[in-house]
Amino acid sequence: ERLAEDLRKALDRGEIEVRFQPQVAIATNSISGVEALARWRHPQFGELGAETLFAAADRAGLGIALSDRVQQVALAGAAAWPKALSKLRLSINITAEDAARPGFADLLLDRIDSSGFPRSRLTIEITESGLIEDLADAARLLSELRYAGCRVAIDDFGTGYSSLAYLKALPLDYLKIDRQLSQDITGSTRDRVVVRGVIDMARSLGLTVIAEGVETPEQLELLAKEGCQLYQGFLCAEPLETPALAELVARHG
Ligand code: G
Ligand code: G
Ligand code: NA
Ligand code: MN
Repeated sequence: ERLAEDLRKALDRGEIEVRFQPQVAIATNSISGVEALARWRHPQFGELGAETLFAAADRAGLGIALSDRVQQVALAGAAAWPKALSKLRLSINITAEDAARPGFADLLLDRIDSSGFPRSRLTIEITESGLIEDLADAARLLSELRYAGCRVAIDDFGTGYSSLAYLKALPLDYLKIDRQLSQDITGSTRDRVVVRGVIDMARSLGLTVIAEGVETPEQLELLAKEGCQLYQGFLCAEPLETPALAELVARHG
């Protein structure tokens, strides 16, 4: 298949890039961190996002290779940030497939340390892509990462695979409300009650709640009222390259 073949070459040539999307503390309207998101400028198909990339990678048996590369590029990029960004947290993604690899905690910690980016400013997001088959193994991995000084987030909560079983079993610092759920909050009372329940449950467990995919002031206002502490979404910014991020942080605070 064409895309999978091209992706193999792109990996060989080091063409996989990341963009950084701001995460905003709602109470102060300040940018406290960013999530690194994979991008590839395909010569014909244009800019491809993580979803398309990982789907192609999985078909080509390159899921782990792509995930490894994106983590490396994200860490190297953030380690080279200008001083004005030196207070920001960085979130990187790991997949269920990563979590199932024996020795992955040590591998990832080595990767982090050799990048020079401090563990204390790093959050590891475990994404929906793929079912976590062994929750006890995943829990052990996340514990090791937290013990080593990183924080841990469950991504895409409320749709896909991220479920109550994950919330019960995994040691976590952050819960990220899936974009669909964030956006539905302005729809019906019913949608709002569901989001309220998720936020209450997360906060009762001591987690910090991040809403993803926030696009309008109305969505933000309702999420804030329900107790959501951080947001990510086009209302603040799309995923950005470092120079644009630095400019935004200078303007926005
Ligand atoms: O960037 P885009 O909107 O296409 O991202 C789609 C999905 O891919 C998101 O759910 C995101 O969490 C996931 N994703 C983004 N970057 C990475 C990555 O580096 N590794 C993995 N495994 N998933 C990622
Ligand atoms: O949930 P996940 O991590 O898969 O989502 C990240 C993807 O969503 C990124 O590819 C990013 O470009 C996209 N994204 C980020 N903010 C918004 C937003 O406010 N609205 C929409 N529709 N997509 C967004
Ligand atoms: Na994510
Ligand atoms: Mn997500």
